[in-house]
Amino acid sequence: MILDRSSLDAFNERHVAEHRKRYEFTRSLLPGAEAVVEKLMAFNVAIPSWALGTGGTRFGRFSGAGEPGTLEQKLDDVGLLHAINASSGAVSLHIPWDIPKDYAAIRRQAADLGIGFDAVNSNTFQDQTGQALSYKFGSLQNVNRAIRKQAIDHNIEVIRHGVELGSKSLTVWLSDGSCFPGQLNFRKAFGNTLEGLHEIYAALPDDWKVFVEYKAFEPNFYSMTVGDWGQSLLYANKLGSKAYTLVDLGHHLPNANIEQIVALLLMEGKLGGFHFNDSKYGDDDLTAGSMRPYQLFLIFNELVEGMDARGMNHATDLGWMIDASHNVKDPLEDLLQSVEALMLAYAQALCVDRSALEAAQANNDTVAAQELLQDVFRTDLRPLLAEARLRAGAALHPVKYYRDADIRGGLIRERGSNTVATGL
Ligand SMILES: [Mn+2]
Repeated sequence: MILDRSSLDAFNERHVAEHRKRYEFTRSLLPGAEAVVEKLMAFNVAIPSWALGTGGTRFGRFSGAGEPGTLEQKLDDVGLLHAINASSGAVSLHIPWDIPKDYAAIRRQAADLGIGFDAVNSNTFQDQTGQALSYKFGSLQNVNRAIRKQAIDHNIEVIRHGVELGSKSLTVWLSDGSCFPGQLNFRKAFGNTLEGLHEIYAALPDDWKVFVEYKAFEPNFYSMTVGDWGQSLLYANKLGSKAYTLVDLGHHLPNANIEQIVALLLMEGKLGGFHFNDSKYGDDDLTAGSMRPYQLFLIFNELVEGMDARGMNHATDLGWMIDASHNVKDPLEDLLQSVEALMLAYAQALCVDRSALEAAQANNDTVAAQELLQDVFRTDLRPLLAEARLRAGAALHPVKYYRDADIRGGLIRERGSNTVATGL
């Protein structure tokens, strides 16, 4: 389904007068507003292919209607999102759920929709139909060399698919670990995993990166073999300059100071990218910004400060990806909300008065530092996001437009009511 431009233009026309008022007011408060709008226009967040259908809880799945049943339909959905918000210009694929049958056709379709391919993801946390050996007791960490080899070969196959599509990075998330004390020799598990990652690393093209994603617990509940940012950083440092740590917001122990983790990884030049989501308890996979928007802002505040300190390009030097799954929302509405929350946190971080904050820090003026951050956080910057979208030909209000134009209704008419997307 391709977006009907005339309906989008008509929608914007109905809302543009109100927008102008809000934008002019916001601009009057912020001398740097124009520069922020330009940065927002350059910024994109990659959509994970597995978030386009209704996901599920650990217990069940309640599929929605009009979900994408094929890779082509998933790309169409990302194209729709990008047309609506002009900030979803990439997709992150998952192998084996998204193996292309015709690379050239998929590349053409993506180019027509204006979307690129962000990191490709491997899967050694499930056994696939027909798979020779089981990952029940882990993949790269496994005590059985043949199982480790199978996992290595799979990752190398994922790289090959990515190369064909023009992706430049591989994300490795391992569910490896143990559920009971004594089950695993930690040192041997680390060694096996490192050895496997070395072989995968050796298969990376020169201009590729590998992201080592960590997770504190689940599905293993006693130890995880890549359990936190320290362990991920150990692997990344031992692997070499193409290896980086990937931070998934939902993969920490409760109350972890993620913004501090981000700052230090950036300082070390080892932050590769993000999986954005939100959570209240653990790996809840909720809409970004739905629970802890202030934490999200603080993370972006460190990102902007740390990237600027290293002269990095905000839009292109890190992998910006969403990793979420939804049970009760229309997945496309959820993704529009997530992208909006990320853009807003980014805009807020761009508006922090850096020199005033530095001065407050140098004077141990805790109160002034808090005032500076919270002043930005409590300033409504949504008109800057709307302005960036308007200039890019996208919708002033993404979710409102999505509903107004009955996009889901169109997808259901095209695909039917009983479609189930591959994925989680
Ligand atoms: Mn993730």
